[in-house]
Amino acid sequence: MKDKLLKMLSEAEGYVSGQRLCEELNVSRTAVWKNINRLKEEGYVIEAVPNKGYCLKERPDVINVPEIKSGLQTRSWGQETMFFEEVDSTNNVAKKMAEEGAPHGRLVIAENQNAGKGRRGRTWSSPEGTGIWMTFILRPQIHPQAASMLTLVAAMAVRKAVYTETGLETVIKWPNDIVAGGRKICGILTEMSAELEWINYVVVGVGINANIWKFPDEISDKATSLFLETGRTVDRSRMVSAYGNAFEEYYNRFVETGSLALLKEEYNSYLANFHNQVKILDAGGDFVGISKGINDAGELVVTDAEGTERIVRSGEVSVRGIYGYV
Ligand code: BT5
Repeated sequence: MKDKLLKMLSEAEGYVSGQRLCEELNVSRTAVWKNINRLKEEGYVIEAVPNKGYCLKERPDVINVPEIKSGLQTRSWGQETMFFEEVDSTNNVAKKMAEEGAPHGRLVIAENQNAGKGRRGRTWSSPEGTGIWMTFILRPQIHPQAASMLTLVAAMAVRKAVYTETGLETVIKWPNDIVAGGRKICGILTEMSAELEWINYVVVGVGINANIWKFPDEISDKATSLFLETGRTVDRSRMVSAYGNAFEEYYNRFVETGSLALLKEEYNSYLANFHNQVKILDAGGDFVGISKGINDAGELVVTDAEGTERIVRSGEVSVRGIYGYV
């Protein structure tokens, strides 16, 4: 009842009369009033004006599953959403659930991660109550070799959701960072369980620095948040829904071909330093070249100093100027 009431108030433009709420929810006026008060206790600011009704003015900055769901237009992404106050890492929780048979599309989201993970054992700083720390489970019918492309699909959805919700322009630093104003605003960690020829599951962990206003000293020169870039707090639940809607659309286009053929052009248009100089930090030897963008397989094509096209599959790309170093 409370969730339906919230949905009606959220979808209304302006005031909704008490009578309409009673009729559509099929409850008494007292029940409506009680539930309005419950929402107020949770931090919603609801204005009540005689003869006009109720109007939702402000939402609390909490992750709210009914609110996420009411904003989703997806078939599977987030249709099952599990919320936790605190976990070690949402990727770990999602992997365990996937092992136990959780379906494609399930989302795990937490207010706090006490052991947030980056790639290769690095840590991900996940302060409580201000970020979007989430992981979703996928069971794609693609070859395991194609799974790394999901990171790129996930990155495109971050860029789009951030733009639709805040108007902030970001760029993608291949393969897994979203960057605003030269600093990292989001990181993605994709993990997979597979046999030689098929995938059991993939978990995609997305960390978006939403309303963080101060970072630990070690990363303060290279991290930023939506709040720091726009000067406004974002509604994290709405951002999650916008993310899910964007992801599912891109994902459907990805599975159509099992490659990035249909997404490559758009990806490259948001790629940091497309046609500019990049430095590739590679175990096989570092080199500097011009970024030609990604190919259908999501690999980065770089022309080196000799004019030879080189395909970068793994390793790290350091983008000139982007973090203030090389
Ligand atoms: C990543 O790794 O960027 C992947 C981050 C994935 C985080 C999400 S949150 C939900 C899910 N659950 C998890 O446990 N993880 C995922 P990498 O490219 O290795 O970058 C890690 C580096 O980014 C660190 O070594 C720091 O230098 C920097 N860093 C750490 N926390 C950061 C933050 N909040 N914002 C920006 N940079 C950060």
